[in-house]
Amino acid sequence: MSVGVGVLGTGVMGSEHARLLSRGIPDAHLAGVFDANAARAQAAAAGAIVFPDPKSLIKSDRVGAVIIASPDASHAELTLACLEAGKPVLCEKPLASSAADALRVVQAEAALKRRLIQVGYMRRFDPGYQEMKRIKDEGGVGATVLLHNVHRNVRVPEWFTGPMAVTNSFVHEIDVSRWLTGSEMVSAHVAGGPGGDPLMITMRTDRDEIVSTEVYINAAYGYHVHAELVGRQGTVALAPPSLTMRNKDRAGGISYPDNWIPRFADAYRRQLTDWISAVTTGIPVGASAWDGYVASAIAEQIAAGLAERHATTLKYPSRPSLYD
Ligand code: ISE
Repeated sequence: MSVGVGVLGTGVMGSEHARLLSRGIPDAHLAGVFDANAARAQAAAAGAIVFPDPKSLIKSDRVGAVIIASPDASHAELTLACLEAGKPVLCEKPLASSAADALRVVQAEAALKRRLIQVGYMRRFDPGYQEMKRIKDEGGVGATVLLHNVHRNVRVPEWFTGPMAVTNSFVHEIDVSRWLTGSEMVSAHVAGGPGGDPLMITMRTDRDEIVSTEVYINAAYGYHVHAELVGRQGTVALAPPSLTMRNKDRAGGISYPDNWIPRFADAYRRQLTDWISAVTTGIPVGASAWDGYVASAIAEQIAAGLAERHATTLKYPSRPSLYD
């Protein structure tokens, strides 16, 4: 039975999800879309229904599951509307534009006593990150002592302010570091370069591991995400992201994409495929609403302390049993 998926928001991410669904995700099809920009919705719909508003898409009998890829500020309310309609939902990161709103969503799902929410931290589905986690979990490099992350964007638009390097970009490293290490982050220290770009964010975990992340949102040369996990007996790192090595004009090397969509194309497709399996089986996969809340809570506390020059002790409530 094919799951009809409705996509809310057909910007960069929503149109990519709609494209993947139209090109073939097993056991799913694009049932319809909504976007405030009607022309953009029509272009992404590819013949599927263009709904007049989000609520009609969420309530439609043609829609068995919902992807939220609308502006961040709408994520919490639209996710709550999906819970109310009993519809499984894949919400693009962040789960909400504030930790308080993300906690409200967690509490609403916990009250349902049913996992319906997956948050779009797609790096958990990237083959390279999955190989790193397999090797680490099998003890292949010994006990973890360090995790180094690098997150470099080519450039960001004018409206992309300093704290967004933490709340919009670094949230990926918060989630993937928790997932890779299986540890919780308990403190953070930030060193900022000129104008706050790049940032060096050093977190410590509840197992006394160190997680360092360089976030450089105007790195210019290419979109480059890297991770290396250091253990007591060895290391495991992501391989260079390029499929080819090119030599020309007495120079050689790999190529870097312009942004995250080509770099994580495989991860987005696998995320959708595994989400649809979860919708069908009822067995959740990927980042939960609790993971989405923790990422937002940590990012918010680090962003609040950006101007400080001391470590921030990270605080959040205990995890509801639904997420055990
Ligand atoms: C963007 O919103 C994403 O989610 C990308 O995955 C990330 O690499 C980028 O820095 C963010 O701005």
